[in-house]
Amino acid sequence: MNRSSEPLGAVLTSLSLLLLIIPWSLGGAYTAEEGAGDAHAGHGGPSEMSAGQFMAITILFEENNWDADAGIVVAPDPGWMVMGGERMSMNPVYLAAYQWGYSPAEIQLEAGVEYQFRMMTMDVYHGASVSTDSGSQMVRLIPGVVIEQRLTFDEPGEYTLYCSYYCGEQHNGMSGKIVVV
Ligand SMILES: [Cu+2]
Repeated sequence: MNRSSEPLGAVLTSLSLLLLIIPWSLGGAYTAEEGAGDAHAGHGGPSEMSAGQFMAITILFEENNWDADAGIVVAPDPGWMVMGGERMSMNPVYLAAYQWGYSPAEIQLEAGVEYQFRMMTMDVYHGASVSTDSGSQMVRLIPGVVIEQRLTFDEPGEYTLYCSYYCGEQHNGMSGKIVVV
């Protein structure tokens, strides 16, 4: 996001929180905490990150957590800490969306562990949604905004991450995989 668009960014961030908190708090096979969608708009907040910066961090995240034996990116221990009265994960999960896929394309999580997801679209509007036996959870990714979401999958299994916001000709094939062990 360039500097002149910061006020717009703040508005989009507030809007994204409203859009996110409701669908992600509906429960299901995993739980999302209300108010966990901290897409900060203030100085130094992650929403000031450019798509290029976010992608660079995501590539580092993938390289640092690639398990060659398992052939998949394995999310690290989330390392929850309390700082300034706020619970924060020292090792968030980075997920970039683009036309037409996700990076990492597959990620392994541990059942029952709460993870802090940090997500951003690299181009146009996308969704990052997951269906489970007990329903769908949807997130909308807005250009220029880092979306934070806490997720806990209770049941082991393979979950398809899919785009729930029409994003062009290959939208229907845009998917990723979350493997919960
Ligand atoms: Cu998409």
